[in-house]
Amino acid sequence: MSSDQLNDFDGMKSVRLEAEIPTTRADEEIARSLEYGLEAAPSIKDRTISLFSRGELPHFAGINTFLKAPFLEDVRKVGEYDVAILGEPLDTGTTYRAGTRFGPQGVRRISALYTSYNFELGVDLRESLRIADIGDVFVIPANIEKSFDQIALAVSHVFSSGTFPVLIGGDHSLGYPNIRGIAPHVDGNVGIIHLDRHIDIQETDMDERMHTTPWFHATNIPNAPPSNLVQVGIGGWQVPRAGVKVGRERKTNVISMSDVERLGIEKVAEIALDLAWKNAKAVYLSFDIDSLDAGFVPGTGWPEPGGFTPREALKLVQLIAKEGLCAMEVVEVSPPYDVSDTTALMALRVIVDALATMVYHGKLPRKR
Ligand SMILES: [Mn+2]
Repeated sequence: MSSDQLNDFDGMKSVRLEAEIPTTRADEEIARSLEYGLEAAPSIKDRTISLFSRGELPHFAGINTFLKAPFLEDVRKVGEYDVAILGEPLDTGTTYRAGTRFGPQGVRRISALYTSYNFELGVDLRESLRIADIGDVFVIPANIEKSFDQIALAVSHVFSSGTFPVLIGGDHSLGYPNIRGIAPHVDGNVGIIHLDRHIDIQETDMDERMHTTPWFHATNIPNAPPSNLVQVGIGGWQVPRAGVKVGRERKTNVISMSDVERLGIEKVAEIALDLAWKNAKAVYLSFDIDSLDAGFVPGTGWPEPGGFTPREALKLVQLIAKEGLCAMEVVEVSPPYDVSDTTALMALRVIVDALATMVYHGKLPRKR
């Protein structure tokens, strides 16, 4: 192989691309660490190291916010940031094994593993965006309806400030209050791309609104019509017939795993985007972690074999995010079942890949 041919490899391009990314924010972080965290002991040769850990390093040290982004205590200031990480620790809607109330903390914990830089895209989130971790919504664990009210209002606060909301669940009942918080602020229809093994659109489950019901109630919102709801990955033995009936009646767009297999990820992304964006002003991504094959995501409430591989899911997320999103949710990570944190890691990856893809394609511009 000639060196010209090798230079055309994506890997070689990424290596060159890194030189073009600034280090401004990283340098600021070091200066801040040295100021607030004091100078290191004299024996330390690298003088960018502080005495008290105040920045990215060591990855296992420090206070565990999302990607070690600053915690914004005064949520009135959320509009000063480009992206807000908001935990929604609600698992009251869970119908089998519980534990997603620990989802936001699980994702934050494993996020300590990551740098802010993605090799393939050549995007460093720290340099491109101001991200704040604004903590969690105060959910009311004994009352799902009151929790919905809290969540819808919290999401509305973030979204109306012009900051991109990253919503970490919690179970999938969150889809409804999340859309309820967003749709009133969109001047037109909101499309929803829903990646899941489950159809999640029956009216009630065991007499209540649960994590099997978000899209019934979300698509009752006038500017979130079922014609713009695209449900990808649906299939297997956990799709309640009550939900299938509603999907049929409301004519939502259902793309199964066998469609994915037949058409391929690129084509499925193209179709999903066409349907979600048709006469819509914005598109929302709802990513259920159980859309992946159960083997990759043990830490979830209703694992089901036969879903996406991680590479398929990430490719699909990137292709969808490329066109821009108004907000995103990642739901159903249940840390008590998450051996080795791989489920939370996958959720984290979906979030940072979506953000970096939007940055790369100019769909998430920095405010200042
Ligand atoms: Mn699901």
